[in-house]
Amino acid sequence: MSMTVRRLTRAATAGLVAAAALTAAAHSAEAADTLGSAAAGQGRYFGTAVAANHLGEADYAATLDREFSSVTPENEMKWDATEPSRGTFSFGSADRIVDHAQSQGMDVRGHTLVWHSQLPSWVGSLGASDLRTAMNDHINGLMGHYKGEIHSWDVVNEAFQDGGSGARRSSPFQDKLGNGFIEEAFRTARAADPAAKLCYNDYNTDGVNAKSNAVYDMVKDFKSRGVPIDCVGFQSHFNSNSPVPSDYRQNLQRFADLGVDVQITELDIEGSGSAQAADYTKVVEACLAVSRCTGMTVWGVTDKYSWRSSGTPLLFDGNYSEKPAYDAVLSALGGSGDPGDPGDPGDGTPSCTATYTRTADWSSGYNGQVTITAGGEPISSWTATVTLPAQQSVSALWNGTPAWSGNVMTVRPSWNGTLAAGASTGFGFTVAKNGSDAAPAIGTCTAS
Ligand code: 9MR
Repeated sequence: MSMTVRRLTRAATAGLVAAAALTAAAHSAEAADTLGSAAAGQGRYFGTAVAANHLGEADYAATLDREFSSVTPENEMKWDATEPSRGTFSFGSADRIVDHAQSQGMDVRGHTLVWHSQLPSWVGSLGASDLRTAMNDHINGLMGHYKGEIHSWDVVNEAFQDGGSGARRSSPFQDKLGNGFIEEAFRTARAADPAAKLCYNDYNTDGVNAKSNAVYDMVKDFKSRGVPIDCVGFQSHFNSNSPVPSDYRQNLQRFADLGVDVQITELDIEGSGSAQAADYTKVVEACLAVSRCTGMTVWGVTDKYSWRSSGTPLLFDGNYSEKPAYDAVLSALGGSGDPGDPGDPGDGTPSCTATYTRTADWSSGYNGQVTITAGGEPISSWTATVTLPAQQSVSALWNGTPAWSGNVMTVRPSWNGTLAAGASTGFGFTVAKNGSDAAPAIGTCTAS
């Protein structure tokens, strides 16, 4: 298929896609919210990085399609993937992502046109004049292919050094073309696709610091001289060495005050449980507090494919289960959860979870403790079942009222039925082993 035909086909599809997205939004009030629908309620998009080679995995695609309203190709639009040798463009993997996104009514962020990394070696070997031509040809080649289909492009990525100097990073572009390469890239990009928002994107610029000050000065200069820039991307890769900055919102706001949109472009936060959830809440709240923060993108669907997978930094675990961070983000976006999913916020359905630990152990017996935790709604009562191995018998029970059926003990509250959302109580019991040291099985907790 020629490029022209492909572009026309893409533009026609885009109209259908916009209609599909509106229909989806109209239905969202009737069902559980998703990240995308809840963000849409706040006038924002909620996106994820996507890898083309995972689209064939059913759970990956189902989670992507259900939850997200924007995608960023994680690697497929980079220079090494799209122009591996000069003038020869290859769009196969990126097209697969864009086609998938469009079939689901999702928007696409373009990442990235000019970057020092994932740059084929032929680019680095060019002289200045050739390099300038190659840079502009690359921008025109990519943006032309996807003209009208990309909501925002990361035109230049990571052009500033880390550390306190606020200097530009060494790269073939910086070293051979000087500071002016950035504005040249933006001017070329504006002409190539006037409908796309043009972003500068970087990391460690999330709080106020020397690096973000240098980017701020550049954006201010661009705005004062009419260099076409529409948005600044804040990658937001966080962990214990690089936590969510306390002045995150203020930093987003000062850029917005220059007259550009701001976007959270590659969000991930290493950690787990409630601490990770609280950090995600801070990020979402910061974006929602800045009217020009137009959307958020997390850097992957599932922990198992994250570039930092050992740090479990994303919203879905390796089995595509929603993590506490997911519930926190959904709640911060004002969304209500799935009634069938204990812990989803604001779903109006009482729910609880039951977890078991052996708290004492001796040769002829043990003490067990079951902790009951309310889900995203307050509860007034709960029921948990404990199935004991056949030989064992319970000799004492406290903080609960048992009823027996064979070796199944159904426990209801004694004084402790009422719990606030997320709060915990529990009951304990003493077991005579009678020769069996096996653990009891704890059934599903139900609440009212
Ligand atoms: O997540 C990307 C990973 O799969 C690649 O191996 C890596 C190569 O540089 O790039 C990762 O994405 C980066 C993004 O393009 C720019 N900001 C930092 C991201 C994480 O390294």
